[in-house]
Amino acid sequence: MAKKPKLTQRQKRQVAANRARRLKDKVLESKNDLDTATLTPGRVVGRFGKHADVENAEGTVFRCHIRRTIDSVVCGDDVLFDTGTEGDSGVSGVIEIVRDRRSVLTRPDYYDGVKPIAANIDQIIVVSSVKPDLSLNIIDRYLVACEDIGISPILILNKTELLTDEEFIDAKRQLTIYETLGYPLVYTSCKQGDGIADLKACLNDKVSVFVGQSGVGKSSLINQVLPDADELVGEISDNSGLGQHTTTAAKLLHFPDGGDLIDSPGVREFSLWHMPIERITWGFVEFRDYLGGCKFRDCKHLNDPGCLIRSAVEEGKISQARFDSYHRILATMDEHRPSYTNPF
Ligand SMILES: Nc1nc2c(ncn2[C@@H]2O[C@H](COP(=O)(O)OP(=O)(O)OP(=O)(O)O)[C@@H](O)[C@H]2O)c(=O)[nH]1
Ligand SMILES: [Mg+2]
Ligand SMILES: [Zn+2]
Repeated sequence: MAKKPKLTQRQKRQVAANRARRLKDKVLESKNDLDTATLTPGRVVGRFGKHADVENAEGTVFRCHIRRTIDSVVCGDDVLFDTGTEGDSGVSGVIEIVRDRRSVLTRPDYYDGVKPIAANIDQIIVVSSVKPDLSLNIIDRYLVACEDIGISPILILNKTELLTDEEFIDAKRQLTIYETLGYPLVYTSCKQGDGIADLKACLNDKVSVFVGQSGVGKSSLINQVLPDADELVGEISDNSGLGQHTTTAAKLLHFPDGGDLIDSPGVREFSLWHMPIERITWGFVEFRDYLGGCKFRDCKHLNDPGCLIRSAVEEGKISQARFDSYHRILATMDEHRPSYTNPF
C-alpha cells in the first residue's frame, strides 16, 4: 500500500480551505437550481435527529427532511421549504433554504464542534436553581456567551421555596453583583408561582430561548408562563441531585398574545473553549473600562505587575467573585476541548 504523504500544517489548512470553498459553491449552485417561487416560507418550531418541524404562515406544521447541503437547522430558523406529500413516517416536506440568521446562540460540543442551539432570538433566559447547586460560574459562562453575540440575558433563580430565609438572603447577596452590572434578575418558584408574572412580563413580544443545566426547571417555567405548553418535566435523581436530561429536543412555542419561547435541552457543562481568550475577557462587562490599560500588552490579568483589572479588584471596583470566576473559566478551558481539531 502506498504510504500516505505527510502534509504540513499549512498544506492541511489549504486543503481544508479549498474543500470548504468547493462545498460552499455546491450549496450556491443547488440554491440557484431551485425555483424558490414554488417554496413555502416557514419557521422551524422543532428539531430532532434528521428532521425538523416547520410551521407555515397559517400555523400548520410540517415534519420535514433537511436538504443535505444545508449546514444546520435549529429552532427559530426562517426557512423555505417544499411542503411535499405526507410519506409513511409522517415526514412530508423538505427544507431547501435556511435564510440568514439575525442572531444565533451556539455552544461547543465535544463531538460536533460548535453547535447552534437557537436562531433569530431576541433574548436569552439563563435559568439557575438552588437545586442542583447554584453555580455562579455557570451563570458567568452564559453571560460571556450572551455578550459575545450581543443578545441581552435575563437571569432566573428558580426553586427559591426550597431555601430557608437565611439561605435566600445569602443567595440574594451572591447574586446582587449581576443586578449591579445591569443584568435583570428574577427569583421564581414554579411550586409556589412566585415571580412567574414578572418573568412573563419580560417575555411578551420577544423570541426568548431558555438555557441552563438539566433539572433547573426550564420546562417547568415554560409550563407556568404558557399553561398550554405541556412541556415534559423531569425528576431529579436523589443520588446526584442532577437533572435527567428530560427535554431532549429544542421546541419553539408561541404566546397567543405575541412572543415565542424556545425550550432547549439542558447541558451539564457549558464550555467556552471555542472562544478566543480576549473575547472571554471582553464578555466580563465590568473589565472593559480597563482593557488595554495594563502595563504589559499580553497581561494575563492575574499576578502580572501593573494589571489594571487586578488593581480594580483590590479597590473593590470589580467583584472578587467575578474575577475568580473569570480565571476559573480560563483554567478549565481545555477540560472539554476535543483533542483533535475539526477543520470544518
Ligand atoms: N421544588 C421545586 N421544584 C421544581 C421547581 N421548578 C421545577 N422543579 C422540579 O425540577 C425538576 C426538573 O424540572 P424540569 O422543568 O424538567 O427541568 P429542565 O431544566 O427543563 O431540565 P432538562 O429538560 O433536563 O434540561 C422537576 O422535578 C420539577 O418538578 C420549583 O420551583 N421548585
Ligand atoms: Mg426541560
Ligand atoms: Zn491586566
